[in-house]
Amino acid sequence: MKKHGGQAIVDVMKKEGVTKVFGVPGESYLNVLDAMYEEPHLDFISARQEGGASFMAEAYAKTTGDVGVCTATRGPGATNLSVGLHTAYQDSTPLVALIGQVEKKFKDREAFQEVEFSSYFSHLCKWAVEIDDAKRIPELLHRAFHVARSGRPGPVVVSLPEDMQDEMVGDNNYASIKVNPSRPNSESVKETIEALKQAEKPVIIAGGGVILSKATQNLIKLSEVLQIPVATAFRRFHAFPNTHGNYIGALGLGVRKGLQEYIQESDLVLALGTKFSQMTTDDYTLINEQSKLVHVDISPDVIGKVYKPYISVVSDVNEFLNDVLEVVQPEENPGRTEMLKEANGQYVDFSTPQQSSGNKEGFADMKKVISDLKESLPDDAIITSDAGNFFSWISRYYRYGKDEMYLGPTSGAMGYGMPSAIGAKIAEPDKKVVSISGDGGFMMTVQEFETAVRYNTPIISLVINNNKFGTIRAHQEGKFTDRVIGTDLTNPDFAELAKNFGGYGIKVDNNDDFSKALREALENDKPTLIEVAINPEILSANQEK
Ligand SMILES: Cc1ncc(C[n+]2csc(CCOP(=O)(O)OP(=O)(O)O)c2C)c(N)n1
Repeated sequence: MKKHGGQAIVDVMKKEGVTKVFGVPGESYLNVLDAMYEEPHLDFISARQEGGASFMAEAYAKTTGDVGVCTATRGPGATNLSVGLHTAYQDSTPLVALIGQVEKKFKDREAFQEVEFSSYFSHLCKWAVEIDDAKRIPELLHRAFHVARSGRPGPVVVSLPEDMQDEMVGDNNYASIKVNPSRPNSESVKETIEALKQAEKPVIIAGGGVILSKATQNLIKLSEVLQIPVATAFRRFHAFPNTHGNYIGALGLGVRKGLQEYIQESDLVLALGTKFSQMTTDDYTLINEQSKLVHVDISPDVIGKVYKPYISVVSDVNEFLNDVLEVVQPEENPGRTEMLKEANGQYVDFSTPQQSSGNKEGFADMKKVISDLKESLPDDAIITSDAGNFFSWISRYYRYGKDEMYLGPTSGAMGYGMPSAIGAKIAEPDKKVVSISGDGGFMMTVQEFETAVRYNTPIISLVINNNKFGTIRAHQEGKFTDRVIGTDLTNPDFAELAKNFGGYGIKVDNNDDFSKALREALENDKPTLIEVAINPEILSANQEK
């Protein structure tokens, strides 16, 4: 039976297992929307702005471990969408963005909303392709999904000229492309085991590749068998349970100095699925020239990009660990046990909130907010966050258990927190999902709170309010003291705003009220916003004792 291009596109999505699409509708892809109308197993979640939709799709992908899909219309929609594509690129998240395009017959005249997407997105995506013949939809769109999820995952843009979507085509004889996870060669596994055994002070850095390849269980085994401590890369907290005795902390903003020193003094660093970002490495200073680096990554492009490897292994991280674990035997090593205990003890001290210092009446203490969260949330909660200095308290004090998940933009994109909670909640409706944002970041995608209400998605959004772009204020004060510009904010009454959107809102300015509000929010079946007033003079966790 013949179908139009829009139906052929939805056909491919079904074959790829897509059940949720996040977007803002536009007249340039009415055929795709209409084909989704026909399809009972495919929900279109209509967001209020494409940036929000792209964050929802990106977080949905992180939560499910499969490709997220978002849609937008031509130039204005696509340019709004780009923040989520940049995030998916830096975070290695598989994402397919379907973008309606100017009619083929009008192209290259600067037609209404025309943008040439291949060049516009060339630095934000793994691949950007335009389908100008509906007969090629199965070939190119299945390939787009394959490119998004294979190797180092990332975003792919598929541009869909409006008149192409009207073309009638026959059946789709293509299928989703499946490839085996890539395996290490036996020589590099042997060499790694030898190097790990000989090392006096080895350490493991676990990155996003551990999460993507679902390697956490194997990583726990390896770390236990060989008594090697594990640190996590920037915003990859749940690659290793923070509650495990072999965990020694998170790299990135607000990093514990002792952790950096431990890694600098290690004679062998086993890096698993990390690209050694500027944040993880604290401006590329993390690894000492004398340390031997064993770098395992699914992508050869990542290896040697920042640090020279002693052994390099191109492999799926979980497959690599499977092979290593087949060979290694537990060995007594009192020296390592001792170092591990000490490093874990230092992490536990650092991440245990001390008595408040300098907190004022009329403000909640962030350390206590984080410990309340930890105590109140179930063991399988999902925490999402924005970028901003409030994150320093989460990073330092929240300890993710083995079933918890953290979603945050390694790209540092503000506005991510609340929409990403919507994406996560839609993926995992039975889990509690809490977003944490600053007042600045929350207001960047505030309109998506209405999306949460409309789709009956009961997230809990904490807005940590200091009436400032606090991070930038802190930088200003460090570099240009007493010359404040552009960082003071005024805000709406957030609790009333949430109510106006049709959700529930509470404002708190002390920790007892926060505890109560949180308990109430956890019982609520509506999206709930808790505004937390904090002391504007304390701009980061590490400013306090
Ligand atoms: C989309 C985007 N725009 C600008 C920035 C630069 N930036 C980083 S943090 C920050 C301020 C964050 O303020 P807020 O969300 O209130 O959190 P706070 O730092 O006060 O805790 C800004 C403007 C960014 N990271 N992302």
